[in-house]
Amino acid sequence: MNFKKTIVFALFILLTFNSSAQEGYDLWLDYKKINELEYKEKVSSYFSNIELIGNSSTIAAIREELQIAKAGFEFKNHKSGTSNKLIIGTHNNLPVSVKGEIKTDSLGDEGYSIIALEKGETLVITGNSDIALLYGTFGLLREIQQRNNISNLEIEEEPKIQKRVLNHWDNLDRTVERGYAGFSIWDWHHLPGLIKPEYKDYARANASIGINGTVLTNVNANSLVLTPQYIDKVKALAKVFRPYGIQVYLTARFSAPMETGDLETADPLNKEVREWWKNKADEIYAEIPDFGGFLVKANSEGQPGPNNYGRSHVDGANMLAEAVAPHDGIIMWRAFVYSEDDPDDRAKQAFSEFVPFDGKFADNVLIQVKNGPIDFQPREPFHPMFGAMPNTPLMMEFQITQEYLGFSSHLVFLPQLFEETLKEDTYANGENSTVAKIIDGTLPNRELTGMAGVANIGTAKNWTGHPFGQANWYGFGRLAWDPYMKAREIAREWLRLTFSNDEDFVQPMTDLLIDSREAVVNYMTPLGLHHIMATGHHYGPGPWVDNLSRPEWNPVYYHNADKKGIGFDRTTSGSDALSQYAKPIEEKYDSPETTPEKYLLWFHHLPWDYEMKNGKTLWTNLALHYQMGVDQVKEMLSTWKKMEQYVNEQEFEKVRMLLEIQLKEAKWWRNACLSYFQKFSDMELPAGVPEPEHSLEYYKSLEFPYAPGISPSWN
Ligand code: BDP
Repeated sequence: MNFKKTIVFALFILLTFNSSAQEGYDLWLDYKKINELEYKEKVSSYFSNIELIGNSSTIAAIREELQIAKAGFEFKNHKSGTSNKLIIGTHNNLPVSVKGEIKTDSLGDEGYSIIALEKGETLVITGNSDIALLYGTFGLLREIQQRNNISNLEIEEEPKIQKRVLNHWDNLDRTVERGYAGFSIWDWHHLPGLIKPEYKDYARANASIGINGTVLTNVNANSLVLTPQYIDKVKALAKVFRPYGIQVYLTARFSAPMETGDLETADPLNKEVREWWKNKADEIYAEIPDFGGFLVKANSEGQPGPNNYGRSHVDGANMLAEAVAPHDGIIMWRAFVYSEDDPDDRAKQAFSEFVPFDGKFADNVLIQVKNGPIDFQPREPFHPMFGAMPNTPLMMEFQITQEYLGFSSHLVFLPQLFEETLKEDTYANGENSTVAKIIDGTLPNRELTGMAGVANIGTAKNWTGHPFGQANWYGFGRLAWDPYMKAREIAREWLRLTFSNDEDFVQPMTDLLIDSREAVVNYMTPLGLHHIMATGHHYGPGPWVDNLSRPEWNPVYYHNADKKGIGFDRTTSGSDALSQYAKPIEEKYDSPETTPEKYLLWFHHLPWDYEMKNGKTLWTNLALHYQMGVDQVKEMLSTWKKMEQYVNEQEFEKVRMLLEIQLKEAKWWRNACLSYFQKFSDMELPAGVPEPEHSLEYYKSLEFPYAPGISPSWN
């Protein structure tokens, strides 16, 4: 190659390399070059002298990660002059010189410790398994990415929740239900032959935040995935994920014995059906010995289930539990049920159906409960089931994909929402029985615990579409590891890993992330309003929708606006859903005066001129909240515009344009909702809230036939 050609080639490499970083593919793992020379000198001295003990595939993964990090940080090889070293090994493998200094008895299987010994000259990452070492390695890299001093580290970390899983609502045709980041990353057609590099990078990203399970398929399940042809494909993915400590799970369609088997029934008490599932489990485990188990959506939104045969959720779940139990598998049985024949408040139905079964599920069943009683809204009170099933392991289901929160167009930092739910007091066992304590097995003490997040990942070059969608994936993982972590802490951490450690960036951007959640609540569903999104795709406002076949699919069902007022009365004078909560909550929320205003219209139907705490009417407050949401997005945009120097050009521009869209849509929400509600309130908009640009008819006429996220399972 002549000189000119070499330069062109070098430029090409640089650009290609840079462009994947620019497009955000590397997530929070892009180990940027360390420019602080003294720091770099010090840290790289440990990295030129690494003792990595063991020879499993996980150890190989650690070695590879260290190499990627070293290259990214641009560490030099120290030839001499330093005695610093990094030892990575399980406790029983550690050299005697350091072994006695460290205890790992309390760290369980996955916990790790990073300790600086010998006056900081020796850094040790240890734990009781190779996976613990991998988590510890990512823990150390996180410290370095944030430029923290590593010579005096004394970290002990153990996950508080056992099953930390992503739920992919991915179909076998690669569409993703409620997916806004392209198609499914699972290229089923080419599996098992073609193993895409994305699979490993997906595993690395998940392991780096402690996620240890992935449900590959949609809860609206396709039984084909249980056939040998697909099991072979699943096996190939499991092989890629295994070194990273990630178990695969599948969704089990309850009618599979009839669809892919040749049985005439799927009755869970039928002997042959039970036999079928046992054999199916044996068949899967023969191929994938560490298979996690099944996630099941049964008798919900048209999915088949035990009720079709007059049997209960307990019958269904326990049958599957029995099939996977010999292999240490688990069943995650979803509590997201509501019936088209039940006229009762939808918010009450899961509780009414499941709570009587408390204590009746097999030991390897987790009941997966959404964070709120309706459906992943911008804000919901916590699901009352969390306070009412002391004898059943309940796992949390959060939604990371933003089905009701602006898809991948809106910047909304979800850990703020997650934290709000986790901190709520259920009073299940007296005061301070928070949701976090219920799901992490503190109350009552139990081993089997879990947290699921409906993934926002797709084939988009940056995985999540919106660059800030990555923060929600990251934050979910961190909270599944430690449900007591603060959203603010997570925001800071993610910003520093992903963009920059400069406080002039980190501080304002942390505020932006934290405020973004309240902004979306304000411009979509303030003061406890919920489920007023447009039909089907749930994109944009649709408070007027009243023509869907099932009453509880219609927004009018939820807001109940009429001349008299607005809101869902869930007190004793209404649906009485409030009585599903513990006494202290029930008593407090029974009166609108003592109900937190953020939940006001969730629990009460109130007159438009109801006087709120600030002395203004409900109508005025509603309008001002919508306006505040718009103003908050304006603020987000103006903050972002000051951040140009800290982020690469592509991402800067992309986020700027997306924030412009968000601002436009926040105004759309405000205008559409206020025009519609004003028909009933018959009151003037308060000062500071502009008249809507268009007529109500205009807002009603908007249609989005190809809005993403609708999957064929609904057709
Ligand atoms: C709703 C979604 C629907 C899901 C359902 C579920 O609109 O696509 O299938 O939840 O969680 O939020 O099963």
